[in-house]
Amino acid sequence: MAGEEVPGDGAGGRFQGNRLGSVFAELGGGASLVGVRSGAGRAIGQFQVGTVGNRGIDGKLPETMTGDLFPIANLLPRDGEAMNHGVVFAPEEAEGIFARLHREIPWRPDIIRMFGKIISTSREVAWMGDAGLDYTYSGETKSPLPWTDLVLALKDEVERETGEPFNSCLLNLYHDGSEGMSWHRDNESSIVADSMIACLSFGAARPFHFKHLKTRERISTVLEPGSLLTMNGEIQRHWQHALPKSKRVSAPRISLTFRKMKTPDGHLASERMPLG
Ligand SMILES: O=C(O)CCC(=O)C(=O)O
Repeated sequence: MAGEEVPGDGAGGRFQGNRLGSVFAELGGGASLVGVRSGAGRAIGQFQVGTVGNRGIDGKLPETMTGDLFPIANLLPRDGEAMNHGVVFAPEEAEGIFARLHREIPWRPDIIRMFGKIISTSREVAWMGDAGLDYTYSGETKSPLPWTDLVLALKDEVERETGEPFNSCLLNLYHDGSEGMSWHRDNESSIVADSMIACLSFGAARPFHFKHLKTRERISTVLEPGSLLTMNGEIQRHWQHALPKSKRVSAPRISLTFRKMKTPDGHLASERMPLG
């Protein structure tokens, strides 16, 4: 995640940049474009187009224009936000992160209560976060593991990408497409209401679905390895989401869903019913 020079072609001109720093492209005719780069070399943030160093005939520097270089659209038509930020870690880096997470995390089956029975899922999980941030869902309470260096570094990267702070993370390991997560909302009262949930994906690409509770509209996206998806605003009040099982997927996938939990004096309750 350190800065590295990335040469490339700009729109008809020279283009160079630093992964975490600025991007500068000479577009010809003295025009320039300045942006901010992200992990996989995708430019995000603001750009400026103007003529650097050249003054107009009146001797004044010309106006610059600013805007989003590659705006990320909301996937949902109403009632909340879901943004697929695309790939934010380059493939080689994403593979290395997957291998480390697979090796370093103390994965355990998820224990959930369904229809009065206690079920141990084949999908494995880890709950990590600041001390004291217990998470109760599906009738079971989990106390957080301390942050590992890697997950903390990923949290920093997600916070930089989104501009939002997170205090906890639910990690999921799906061994193959026979494991998924059925329709649910992340709307437990232990989560700060309407706060952003940011999901990083590594390993196999998997489809991800949203379903509106009233209109029954369905929206789908694909979570590619090294990609970031954010859910924000009223989404958890109006939309369910699911990671469907798939016979076509034979490789494992790891997701990290960074969350903002209420601090321990907040009220805890459970309403979620994930399936392994
Ligand atoms: O693994 C995923 O991407 C989905 C996880 C999820 O839906 C959740 O943790 O609420």
